[in-house]
Amino acid sequence: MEIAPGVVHLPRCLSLEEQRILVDRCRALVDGDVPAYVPVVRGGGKMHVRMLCLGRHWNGQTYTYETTRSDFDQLPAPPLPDDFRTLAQQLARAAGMSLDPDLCILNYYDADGHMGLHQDKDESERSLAAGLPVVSVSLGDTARFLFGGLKRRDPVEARLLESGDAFVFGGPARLRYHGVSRIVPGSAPPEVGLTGRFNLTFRQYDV
Ligand SMILES: O=C(O)CCC(=O)C(=O)O
Repeated sequence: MEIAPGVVHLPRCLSLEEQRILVDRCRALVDGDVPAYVPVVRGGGKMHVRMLCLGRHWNGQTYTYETTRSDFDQLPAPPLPDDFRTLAQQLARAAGMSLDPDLCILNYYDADGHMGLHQDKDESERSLAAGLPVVSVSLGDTARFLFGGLKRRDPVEARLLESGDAFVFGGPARLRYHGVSRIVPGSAPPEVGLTGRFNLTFRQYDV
């Protein structure tokens, strides 16, 4: 479903079984040897998610990507699993776009989790200029997702992202502001076995 140029929402494109398997993988990753953590961003504010970057680490102090978590514990970013990469490629294709991701930001939201309006603009200039999309996959509790324009003050549309949904934005929409105002606690399908929400955003650092 194209909702605007370069913006495609694919509701429930993952089966419950696919969601359950992905949730188990995400849970093992965020509680693994290189665990998810709460980033402190420039200015000293704590984010309201637990974050784990795969493939490349996003440094919340410098807003750049790096191989080790120099803003936190110096551990190397775990690799992006091949099947995650394949899934994102397929979802981009289903949305009529093309992506060969080399990184994923995996966020866990508890009932109080949220994320302020921001642009995803820390990938390379070439990747942004090419409009290579961000592929977002939602699992677990529903999120009230905010999607704005290219300027922070542009009007913002609220859209519910449910478990198993993909949301893809690229081309002219690649730098549109977005965020999550709140989570709907207890809304996850029981079959996926998750309290809270995982969100995976796949990106391609360079062309
Ligand atoms: O959780 C979401 O749906 C959005 C996540 C996001 O905006 C990000 O990781 O940059």
